[in-house]
Amino acid sequence: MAFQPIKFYQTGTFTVGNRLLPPETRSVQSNMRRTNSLNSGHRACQGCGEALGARYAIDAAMEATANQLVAANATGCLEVFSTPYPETSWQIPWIHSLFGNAAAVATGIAAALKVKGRTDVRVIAQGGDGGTTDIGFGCLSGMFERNDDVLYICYDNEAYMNTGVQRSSATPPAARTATTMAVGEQPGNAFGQGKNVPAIAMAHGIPYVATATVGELRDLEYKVKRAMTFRGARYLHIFVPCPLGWGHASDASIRIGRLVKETGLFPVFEAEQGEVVSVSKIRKRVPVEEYLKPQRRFAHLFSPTPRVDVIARIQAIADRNIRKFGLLQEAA
Ligand SMILES: Cc1ncc(C[n+]2csc(CCOP(=O)(O)OP(=O)(O)O)c2C)c(N)n1
Ligand code: SF4
Repeated sequence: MAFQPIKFYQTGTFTVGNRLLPPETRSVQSNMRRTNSLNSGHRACQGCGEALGARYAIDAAMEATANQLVAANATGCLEVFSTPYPETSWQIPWIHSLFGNAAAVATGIAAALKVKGRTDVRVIAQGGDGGTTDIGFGCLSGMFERNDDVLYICYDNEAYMNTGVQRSSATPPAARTATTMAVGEQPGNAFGQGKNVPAIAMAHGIPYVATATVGELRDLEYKVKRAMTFRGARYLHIFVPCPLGWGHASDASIRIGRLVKETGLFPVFEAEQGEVVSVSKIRKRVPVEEYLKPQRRFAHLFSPTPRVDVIARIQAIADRNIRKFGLLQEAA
């Protein structure tokens, strides 16, 4: 038989891959001593990007803080599927806030710890995009403005999933939700609305702002650990596909989390003191159709009449991000 070199794909590719890496570069998740912060047995849907993102993020934060961490959690899927009273999947000190005040509750915890001289204990606030970009936005802006010592993590599944997929100010244009139906001349969510909270966080000039996607889990872990090296207000915005609300296969969450970055629709970057300091370049540019097609929330753009006009407007958003953030690799 002819000699065939064995190909190992685990390193240097899109895969999470750990076993072939030197121990110091392996992911937190590959470590048998990881916290399992969000443990098995919770009730998230199969393939839930939010559950995946939270587990990676909080395990990474636990490692970065030598397990000295408290988390406040806004109402939403993450809280509901993880803590049906009297059960809990959390293996860390964890408190459920109201829907709109996770940032304020976390600020209070940080202030109390400061009074007690416990600067070793760090605080995280977390919530969905509705709890962050809409109802919790005032508390969040206050936390930024006071530069409270809290890392706020937004798990962005682009709608209010826990209550039945209603539009939020993070819902993308043309997406169908329960409140932006696929009817009329311009079906789905309107263009030209919504909030770019990473940009708004940067405008507060806080020490650290970053975006990440569950399509690149090692990068997500890195950003959490990097955030924990700063004191003061920090913001991490994680793109988390939702099979139920977006209407994609439950095994497609990670692929969709990669595609969104490869289209340019979701720029993955870091910013310090309001200035972008690094961007994750697109590895293989793909047209937005490839990202939109597997999701039933965009099905009305492809049938019965292909809406090339609407898809072109979405492509224009991706192209603008690519220009603005310099997302393409420079030619060698
Ligand atoms: C003041 C208030 N209004 C409404 C609700 C009902 N409610 C609970 S969770 C939720 C939506 C959560 O959406 P999001 O923050 O995007 O998180 P997701 O469930 O998508 O993860 C709503 C409207 C509430 N709990 N409190
Ligand atoms: S509805 Fe979406 S966010 Fe909520 S548990 Fe299911 S997959 Fe996760």
